[in-house]
Amino acid sequence: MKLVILAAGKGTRLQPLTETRPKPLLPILGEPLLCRHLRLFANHISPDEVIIVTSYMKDVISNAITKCAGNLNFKISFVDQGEERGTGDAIRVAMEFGGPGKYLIVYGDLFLSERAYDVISSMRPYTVLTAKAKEPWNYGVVKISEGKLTGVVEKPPKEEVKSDLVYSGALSVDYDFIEYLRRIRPSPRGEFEVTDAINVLASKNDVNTVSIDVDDWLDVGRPWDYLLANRRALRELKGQIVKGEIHSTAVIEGPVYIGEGSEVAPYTVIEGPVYIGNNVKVGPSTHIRPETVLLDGSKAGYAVELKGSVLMEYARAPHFNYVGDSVIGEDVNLGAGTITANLRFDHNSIKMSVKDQLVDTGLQKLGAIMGGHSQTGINVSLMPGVKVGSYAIIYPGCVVRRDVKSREVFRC
Ligand code: TTP
Repeated sequence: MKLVILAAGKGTRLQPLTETRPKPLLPILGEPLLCRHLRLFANHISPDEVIIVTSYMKDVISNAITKCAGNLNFKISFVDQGEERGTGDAIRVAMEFGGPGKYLIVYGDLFLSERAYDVISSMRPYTVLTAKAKEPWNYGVVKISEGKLTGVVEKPPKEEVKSDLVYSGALSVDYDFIEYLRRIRPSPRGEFEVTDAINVLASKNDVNTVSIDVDDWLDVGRPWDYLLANRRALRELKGQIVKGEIHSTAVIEGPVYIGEGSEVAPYTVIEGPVYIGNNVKVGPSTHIRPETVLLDGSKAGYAVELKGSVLMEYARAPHFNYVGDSVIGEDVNLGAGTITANLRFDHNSIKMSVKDQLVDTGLQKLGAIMGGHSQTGINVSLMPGVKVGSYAIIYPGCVVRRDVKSREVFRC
């Protein structure tokens, strides 16, 4: 069996986080999504070959995988899709490269539970993975009769959705499937969709379905999904693993991981679940609240409060900052007193722009999403759901109520 992982998308919905790194390498508790995929698949299957389809930032992906999958004993090949013309096109490219055999095909941007890997690894041709989704209209909604798939409707209008069961990004096929992929034509959104090929397949063959729970899978498609994936991973933390230095006056509660070379300075309180990578500096007198992730080299300095947030590699919240339910990209520097607001006065759910459309996140608490290498001056306030592009600069004292573009200099 050949394992195909699709990793060629641009991840535009996840901007600004995907402006400076490809979506499949977004770190979950410091581990790139694709590396997690390979590590957990290795517990269940021994494929003859792993084929990773790449395009956007392909060299960055292959370098990262070579580092993290070195000891997994997988034969890994990278195939360049060229233009990202859709999931159906990506799978066709992989199968043309891999040749005859059985295929297990999985999307590279899924965050899955151990149980999901168990289920996917047991799939045999022809089988499609399904799961319940909270917003089924954003996915391919499946129709099933007597356990067999009868069709998939890609992103149907919300009012027409009758089932919350969706195609969830994994399928097992024989090499014959390539003929179905060769015949599909671009969909109304201009992509070769694998679901079109699945529909033709289901009209001619028995296609089985297996289902996993809503909590067993997460499509890391939008910025708040990235926060949720980290939160789910934090729930897997058990006990306290401390490799760094903790001052005797610091208080550490609940499940916590603190990596090598990290320092927790006096009078700091850390309430797990919290993940702190290597060489991170925390405190003095700082409060790290639950569901927070500080990646390697980051800093939460004096009198800082962090909650439900991810500080990526070398991000710095050095003095008097509050960061709640936010993602602070790599190498970001927050000026002293920079604050993220994460709750509206009216307690309504927070909206965020995704591909230039304002989307209701359904979340009451959501802060800011800051792209890598951006900076704020002192006393900047970021309103709920604001996105700041990579390398942007925000002048001191500004209240930011709209998205800031990549490399924009925001003055107020
Ligand atoms: P999507 O999430 O549908 O597409 P995307 O990754 O480009 O993201 P966005 O819509 O935000 O721009 O893709 C699902 C999976 O398929 C994901 O793992 C990337 C992969 N993919 C390819 O490999 N090639 C492609 O041409 C496309 C569109 C996606």
